[in-house]
Amino acid sequence: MANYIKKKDWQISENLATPESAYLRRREFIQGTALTSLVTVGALYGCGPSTPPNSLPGVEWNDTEKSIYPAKRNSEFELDRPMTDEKIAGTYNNFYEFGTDKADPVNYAQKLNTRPWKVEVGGLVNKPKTIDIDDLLKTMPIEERLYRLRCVEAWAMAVPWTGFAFKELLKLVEPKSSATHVKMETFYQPFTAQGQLAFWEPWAYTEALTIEEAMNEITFLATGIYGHPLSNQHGAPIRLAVPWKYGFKSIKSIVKIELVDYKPMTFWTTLQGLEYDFTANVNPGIPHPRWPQNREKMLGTGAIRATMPYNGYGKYVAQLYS
Ligand SMILES: Nc1nc2c(c(=O)[nH]1)N[C@H]1C(S)=C(S)[C@@H](COP(=O)(O)O)O[C@H]1N2
Ligand SMILES: [Mo]
Repeated sequence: MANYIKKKDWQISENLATPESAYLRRREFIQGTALTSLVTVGALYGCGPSTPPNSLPGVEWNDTEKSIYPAKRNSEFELDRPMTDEKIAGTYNNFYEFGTDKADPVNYAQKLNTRPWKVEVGGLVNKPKTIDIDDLLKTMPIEERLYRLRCVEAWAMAVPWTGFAFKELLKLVEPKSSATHVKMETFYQPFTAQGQLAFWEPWAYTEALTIEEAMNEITFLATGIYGHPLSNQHGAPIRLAVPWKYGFKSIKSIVKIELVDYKPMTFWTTLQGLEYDFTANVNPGIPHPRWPQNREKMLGTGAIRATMPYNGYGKYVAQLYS
């Protein structure tokens, strides 16, 4: 699978620069998954349990998903660059639950069972709810949006997400006026996601936004990509897409959303708060200690672009920070 992506100069320099995973241990992960990888390789060659990676269209959609994808595109959101090739976006991922190498998630994340899946929404709300993902798909106004995603490691992509505005979900549960932040949490299944066996790391992955950020019209919960259900490596069955923030804020495979009245610690702020700040808005003017942030490289084409403040979404979000 790694062949989809030719090693280019910039990837080597990224390696030299030490990725976000500097604090995660690759060796332990590989030992932990030696058996798993045999099974996965077997499956890829058709001699194991035959659940193919669902990154490509045509694989086991349930009836709800069949009625939803592909969804109508919201023409409000246009790209200034070509869309990233699906195979490239789906084979170069950060999903540390499933390994620290960019090529790991496409293989190992297929082990995650995304049905049944419930999302618990609670905390400081009038109507706490635990919602089944398929009920959510039937209830929410589903649409497609073309968004850029900018990783703090200075690579970027441009992809079509399918999903709904976060604020639609918040309306359902009616936040109390005392709620100031929204905390989100990924599943915790260390025997499936063996990155989570690293007990010295603050699993489960958590992220958070202020309530104003969560209510912004571009804050999106994605359930699909490229016109089909999310592939596991992109964070199936539901992940956040906040395109004006560095990629680590866009938490994958969410099981819990909690409204709180404090600024929560997150996975990355706990590990290395000086490098991964809570707000993490894309900003070419604030250099990161390890990656210059004034330029970015597009996945696949390798095109170099000037980094835009708020990743080009200032029109929607700049007023949140004035
Ligand atoms: N649960 C979880 N969510 C996560 C991550 C992760 O390791 N675990 N990585 C983040 C980072 S650093 C990035 S850049 C994006 C990458 O999303 P993609 O793999 O769909 O491109 O997911 C984010 N969400
Ligand atoms: Mo990232």
